[in-house]
Amino acid sequence: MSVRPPVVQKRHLATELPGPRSRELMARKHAAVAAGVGTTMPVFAVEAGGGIVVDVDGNSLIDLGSGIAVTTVGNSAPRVVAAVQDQVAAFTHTCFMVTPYEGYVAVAEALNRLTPGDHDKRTALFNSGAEAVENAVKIARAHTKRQAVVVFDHAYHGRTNLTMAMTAKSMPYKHGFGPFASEVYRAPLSYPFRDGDLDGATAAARALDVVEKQVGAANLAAIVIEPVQGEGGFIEPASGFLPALAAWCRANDVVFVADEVQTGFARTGDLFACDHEGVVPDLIVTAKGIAGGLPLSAVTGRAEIMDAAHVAGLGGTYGGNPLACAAALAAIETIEAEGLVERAREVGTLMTERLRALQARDDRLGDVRGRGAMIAVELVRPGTTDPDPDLAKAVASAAHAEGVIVLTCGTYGNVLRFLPPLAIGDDLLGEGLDVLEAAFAAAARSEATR
Ligand code: PLZ
Repeated sequence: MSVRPPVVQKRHLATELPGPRSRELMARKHAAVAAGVGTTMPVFAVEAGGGIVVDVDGNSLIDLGSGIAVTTVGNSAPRVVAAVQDQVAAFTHTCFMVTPYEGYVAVAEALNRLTPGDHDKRTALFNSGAEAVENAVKIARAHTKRQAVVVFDHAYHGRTNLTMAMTAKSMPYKHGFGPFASEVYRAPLSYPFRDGDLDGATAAARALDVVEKQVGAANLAAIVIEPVQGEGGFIEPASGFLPALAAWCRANDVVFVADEVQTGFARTGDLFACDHEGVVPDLIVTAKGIAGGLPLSAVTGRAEIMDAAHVAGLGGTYGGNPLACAAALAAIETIEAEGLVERAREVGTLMTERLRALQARDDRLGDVRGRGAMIAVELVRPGTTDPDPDLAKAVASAAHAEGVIVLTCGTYGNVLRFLPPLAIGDDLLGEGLDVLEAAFAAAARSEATR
């Protein structure tokens, strides 16, 4: 088995970014890859680990993105590498629907054990977050024998046809790609920064009024919500919002589905974001952080709901692939053995303190929010809540040029989000925030000279 030396945990710029080899590869990408597949940064990776991504020109970048909240346990985390190497040498695929294997069952058992609630649970495995969201809807429909699905403003649930309908934002996710699936309805969210600090119970009543008047509980199979919205801007609903929705679902026999694709597996400083308020979803959708970078997703939930779909009604060629299952078991073991839930909280405290200090001096930082290693700043025109997407773009590009990977998000494109791997050290995290601070200062200077 190949053993590579660990990736040196130091930011290092060997060339300007992008360097010459990345520029060559980008030219090949333009000639070979469909234009619709964009990239955040124009540099090509060759290796990664801890808090560092190394590019083809020998530049070492600080990773504050984790490949969009995936490599929570770190890139090529040692347990994941060992487990996948073992599995890849044993067998790569048989298809669980043809000749099953233990890894799939073990992942199902782990998810049944770890997800919120101590009721009897079942799990089904898939490949991507979107595919799992679609299956959660299929299962909820089979169980309730109803069709409608309620989602929220600013929601992101994927790029497949049903999940495009469930996703709120048109550009870039839906524009020109319709027609979309029917029976998907949108309710207002709790968005404390933008709804005048409406309390959670009142915001839930406002949403449920829309649901009752425009859909009707008798037609509704499921309410699907991200407990902290991801692509929509790391929006944390006011406390009480999620519990009120869950209680209403219980009272109306509607399946309450938590989409924890981005928030799951220690990311928010709880194993699952629902744990924060003790919300127990009927179904929980997981992906991303579940398998340390290998493609895997899951729907886990109440046995009587999960078992409503007829035998052979759920599946897919690759769902719960043996390599992905081996990786998931190793990722879960890593989270537990290395205390990564606790580490996410430390990372959250470190980032939040720094960003709040910056906010106190710079009123373009309208809101600092999030939990654990899922923190964001929403950028506004000073003294208002008017979104400033240009500033978000300018700060992100300046950070990129200095070798720090940061992502933007939000319906208005004005949110900088931070999703560091939990394998990052405090030093690198602090240095990443230094670079960011300098990027804000530089953006101020260029504005002054406009
Ligand atoms: N649900 C809450 O965050 C994926 C999307 C990146 P897939 N988010 C990153 C992009 O631009 O495509 C996501 C999510 C939530 C579902 C999904 C979909 O997960 O694995 O990308 O299908």
